[in-house]
Amino acid sequence: TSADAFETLELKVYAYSALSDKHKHTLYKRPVMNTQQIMDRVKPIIDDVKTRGDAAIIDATKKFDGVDLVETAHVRSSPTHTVMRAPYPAEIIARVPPETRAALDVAFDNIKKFHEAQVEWGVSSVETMEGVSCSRFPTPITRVGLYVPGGTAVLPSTALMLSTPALVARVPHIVLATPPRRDGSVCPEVVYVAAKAGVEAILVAGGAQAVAALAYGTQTVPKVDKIFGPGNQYVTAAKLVAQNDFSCLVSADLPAGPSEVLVICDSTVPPAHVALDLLSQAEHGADSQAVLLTVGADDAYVARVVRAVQEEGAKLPRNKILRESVSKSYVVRCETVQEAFEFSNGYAPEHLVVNVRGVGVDVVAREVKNAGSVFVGRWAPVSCGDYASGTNHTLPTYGYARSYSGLGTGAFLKYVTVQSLTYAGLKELGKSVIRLADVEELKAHGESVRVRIEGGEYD
Ligand code: HSO
Ligand code: ZN
Repeated sequence: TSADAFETLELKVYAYSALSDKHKHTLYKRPVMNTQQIMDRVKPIIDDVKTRGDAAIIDATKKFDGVDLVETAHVRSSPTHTVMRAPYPAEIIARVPPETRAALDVAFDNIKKFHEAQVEWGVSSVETMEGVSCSRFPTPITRVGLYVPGGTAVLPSTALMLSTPALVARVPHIVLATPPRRDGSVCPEVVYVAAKAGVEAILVAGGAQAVAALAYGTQTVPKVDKIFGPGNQYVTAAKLVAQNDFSCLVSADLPAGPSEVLVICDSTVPPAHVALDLLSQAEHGADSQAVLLTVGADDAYVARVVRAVQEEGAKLPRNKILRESVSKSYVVRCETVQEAFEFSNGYAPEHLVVNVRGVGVDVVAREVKNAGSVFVGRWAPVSCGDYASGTNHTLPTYGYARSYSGLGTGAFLKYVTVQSLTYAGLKELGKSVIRLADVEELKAHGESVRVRIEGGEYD
């Protein structure tokens, strides 16, 4: 049985001190994605949505999701039945059990609090020289599209993680896209979240066709300025295609890939805690990765953790996925926590668990260079951040944590800069401006300053 197979699954174990730089770099690599091949498959879908709009969405949904949107449209508005508009039907929301509602409410409140603290509204100014004032103020993106995947799991938490910051950023038009379930309906928990966060419309479609509809707009889907959210390789590829097409002027958030986690622990941590932190990200998908770094642990402890991964893994329902992802995982035995941080910074994990006695947030802030989100101490499993503590779970994977941050309120805002100078300020700064305009031989640039200074002050 698959449980038996799991119980004999071995994890590769390396010793940090025995790893060459070259070997470390191979370990930092994720399973490869073949983007070109996927691009070639999504382009015709996108072109079809571009030209035929809703009709193309309906055809693609029949073909890829096996759902006839028109036939299954009980509560969606005509003429095309692709879109459900707010206010959402009470009968859908009523299907969310009160306990689930309460849990979503706790998560929403925490995410809202954490994301509100990320933005300072109003104008912030700096006087760079006397009489030269430079300022900046935030302004929301007008229309955003949020992609909530369906696929192997329902993900109302992703709806929360995308729509709450959009709400906090005061985005006036929020559209959410999510693939239909088998019966053509939308997961009621996702509808509940959409209602809570002020999402004005739900596009009942997934894949490249949904991304194309958001990027270009259709008869019923409003075109957006920026697309957010994770998805499979087709969704990611479609976001890249749209982003590179000047005709739709759309941008996208960070590239999202399979979930991953790197756990750093010492031998004071119960093996089951370690095992379940690893397994909880590994259960997301077959190409997810889980890496374990032990600090100062002996053979016996490493063996206990490997055993715990096998035992806990065998008990879990998503056994087939886990077998694949865990077989790509490995353990590196480190002697010191510095070694572990060095390896982790090279790997740049989406989630980093630091469960080592005496290592707190201050040490983490000093040592961690590359990571999406860090979970520190005994009592901070990754699931808390995945669902409800307040941080965002839309994070850079694949090693992109080297250059990207996770999703925050700022991604829904632009910052406009402003300046205002006094006559005296211009007179002083103007000398440098004129000089630099001369160097660049851009005559009008210099003249625009000179003519003002020579003309004298007026109001
Ligand atoms: N760990 C996932 C987010 C998620 N977990 C959704 C549970 N539901 C991405 O980092
Ligand atoms: Zn997760």
